[in-house]
Amino acid sequence: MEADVTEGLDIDVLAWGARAKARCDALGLPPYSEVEGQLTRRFLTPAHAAALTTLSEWMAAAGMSVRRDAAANLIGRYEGETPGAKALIIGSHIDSVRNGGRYDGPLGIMLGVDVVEALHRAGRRLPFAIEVVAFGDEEGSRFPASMSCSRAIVGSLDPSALAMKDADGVSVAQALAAFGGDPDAIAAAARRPEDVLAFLEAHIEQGPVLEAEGLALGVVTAIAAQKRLMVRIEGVAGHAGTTPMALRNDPAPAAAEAMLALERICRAGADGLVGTVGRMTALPGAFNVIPGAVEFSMDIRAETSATRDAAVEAVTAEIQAIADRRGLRAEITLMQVLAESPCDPSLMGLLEESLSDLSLPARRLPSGAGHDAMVMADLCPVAMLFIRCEGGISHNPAEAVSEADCALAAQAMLHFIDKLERRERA
Ligand code: HGY
Ligand code: MN
Ligand code: MN
Repeated sequence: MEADVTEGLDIDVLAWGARAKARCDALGLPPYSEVEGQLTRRFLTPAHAAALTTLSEWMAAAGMSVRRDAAANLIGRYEGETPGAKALIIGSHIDSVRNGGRYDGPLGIMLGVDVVEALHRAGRRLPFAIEVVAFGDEEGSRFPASMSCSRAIVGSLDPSALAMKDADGVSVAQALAAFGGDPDAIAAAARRPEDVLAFLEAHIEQGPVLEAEGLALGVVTAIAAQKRLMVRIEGVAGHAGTTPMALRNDPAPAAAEAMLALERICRAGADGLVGTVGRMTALPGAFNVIPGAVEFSMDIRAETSATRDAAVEAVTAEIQAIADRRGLRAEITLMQVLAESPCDPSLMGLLEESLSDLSLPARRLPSGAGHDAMVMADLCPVAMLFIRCEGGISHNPAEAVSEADCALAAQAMLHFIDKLERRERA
């Protein structure tokens, strides 16, 4: 077993894990949440701005220089032995889903700040820099698409994404400019491959596997492919009291049939196939009006794009058939495509060695959840460290992690950095 890399570092590791957790908790309340009594922190809101202000202070106290790029990414940099060295980027997202959990995203950022602070306090410099990044839009909880911040860093952000509007009709570009970003300079946020060594994201598992097997940490093998679609079924609005059932062109029961079809097709699938309707709206949305239209979202994922696409095709055909049979019009719009993303085998190996240094089994597992790492994989080799979360619950205020698991994750990350240093000096 390697010497414990935390020896000689003036940190009380358990207290350390407690601090990372406590910082996520601190950011779970206003002004870092848009809503009293829950955590909702959407991209480019005042809650997002408040979180970046506090994160900047924590990054600076950890010995980092701090900047924001044109896409509103917050980037702390701990310089290497030689200024301008390639960077190991450690990060995750600071935005949340509506009424979400406190650790989905922020924990990976806090742990990055912790490991840099440990190195800084020990005066250790590496043959590479370390950058800690807080991505602002991984969830896509404000605008229809997501991952715009990591896409900006990778240089793959489609300009059309800047025109996407939120429920109030505000575009990404308008919100970004108001936030202090620069929609016209997004291209400047892109990093050159030669400046980036690797990307490491520590993240809660958001599933039940680690807890069920009594494991604190896991090594991610790949991230599932996903597609986001909006379905609109149009009928004829009418009076709820005077229109006989047989004379209705009501899109609501058609939408219900379509959602059942999505469930049936995904239940019958393999390869981790899942389908979710997270948002549904009847328009105009009055008790006494037969809806003129119904809109609902579909999030369809699988371990491979092929399985994902076969399911999307089957559901699309069924929705069309339902609409035709009922004399309605169906329109399905593709909002986002994310290909499955494998983690880098050699970095996975370093993570596994790090876990065994801590006498922990090196459990490999796929991620059904999407992460910025799947976008960063277009820029550099990526690795993900999963952290057990209680009951596998996530995207829910009941999301919880233990201080001990946070401390173990930080130690594993330090061991990982140690091994990366040895590899870079070889
Ligand atoms: O949707 C996801 O998988 C991630 O939590 N954004
Ligand atoms: Mn997340
Ligand atoms: Mn999430």
